[in-house]
Amino acid sequence: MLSFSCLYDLALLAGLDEVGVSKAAPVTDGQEKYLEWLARGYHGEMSYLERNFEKRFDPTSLVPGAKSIISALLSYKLEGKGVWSSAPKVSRYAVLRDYHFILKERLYRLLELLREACNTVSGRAFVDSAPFLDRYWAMRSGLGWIGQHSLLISPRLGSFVFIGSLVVDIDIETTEQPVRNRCGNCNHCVAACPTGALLGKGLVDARKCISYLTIEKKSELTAEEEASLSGWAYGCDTCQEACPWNRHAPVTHLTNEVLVFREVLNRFAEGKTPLPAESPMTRANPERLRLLLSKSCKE
Ligand code: B12
Ligand code: SF4
Ligand code: SF4
Repeated sequence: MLSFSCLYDLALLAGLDEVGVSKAAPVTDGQEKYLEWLARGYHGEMSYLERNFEKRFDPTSLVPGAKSIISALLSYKLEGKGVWSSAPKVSRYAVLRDYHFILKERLYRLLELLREACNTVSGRAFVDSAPFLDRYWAMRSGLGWIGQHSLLISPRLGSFVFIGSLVVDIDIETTEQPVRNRCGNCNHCVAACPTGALLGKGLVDARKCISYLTIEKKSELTAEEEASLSGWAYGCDTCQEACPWNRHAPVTHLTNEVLVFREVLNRFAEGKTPLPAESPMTRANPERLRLLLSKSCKE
């Protein structure tokens, strides 16, 4: 059995901010709620959320011989003058190199370090790349609680964190310990959401979420949807900006991963340059993004 303190040191060496460990096992709660969420149509056009239900609730089916789930956090709390602090409005994470690459690279670095420490270890890293309940496992491993905005809040890092998971076939000392929900009577995120997408108690109607509308929705936006965007062109940080737990959280060390500076975004909006290949914004429909960026500049 690998001690948690040994894993923690290796995780920091790999460039991760926090890790927690859960025993790999099927998830026995939450299925009905998940199915109800889908039945209400809250997922909109994200039909991939309807697929692989069994795998989603049983991570042992994704990795042969899975014994431990390592949940990792990486802060993206960028502060100071950046493209996100003035028009055009894009989410903080959008100006960085795509977090799917950054986090996966670091998780596989951790796997390599584990191999050096323990000889034979096999595993697989997931960053939204498989049907995997990242927030659930991070919460279960004691890394934080799920806030009213439905996102994981780390008591130390706040909610501007990406979550990645490494499922391995060795036993690691677990850190499973529930973290008390510290939202208390606060309702700031629900009140701040410009579209009413937050329904309370961590429930989200994704169809109304600006993040969904600007990134995930593949069909045309209706006039009503377009009018609801509050100037956001890619993603939305409003509910997290309203959260007191993000006020004193430390600033990210990912500043060297900023890829899209304001000038690049402006040139892209004017049709003069494409976006860098590793920008997460390449995931959006480029025509729609250009249109929303130019509108965002005028707001
Ligand atoms: C689909 C998705 C979205 C969708 C849906 C959002 C959502 N909250 O589920 C959209 C496109 C809207 C979205 C937006 C964003 N996302 Co997103 N998204 C995902 C993804 C890929 C899957 C999440 C998922 O399974 N949702 C489905 C629902 C059903 O899951 P759930 O909330 O856990 O569902 C439970 C509750 O609804 C519950 N429930 C409890 N009570 C009740 C009561 C009733 C009546 C019902 C019906 C259900 C219910 O039951 C369900 C099962 O347990 C994850 C990555 C991953 N693999 O997990 C990232 C992820 C959640 N996103 C992330 C981020 C960063 C964002 C944005 C901040 C990006 C941005 N700046 O624009 C926004 C935030 C919007 C918000 N407030 O949620 C991060 C969150 C990190 C964190 N700190 O938690 C993740 C984990 C990606 C990552 N790897 O880091 N996202
Ligand atoms: S990301 Fe924006 S639109 Fe989506 S729930 Fe949060 S505040 Fe509402
Ligand atoms: S704004 Fe308040 S209610 Fe919302 S997640 Fe943060 S602490 Fe919880």
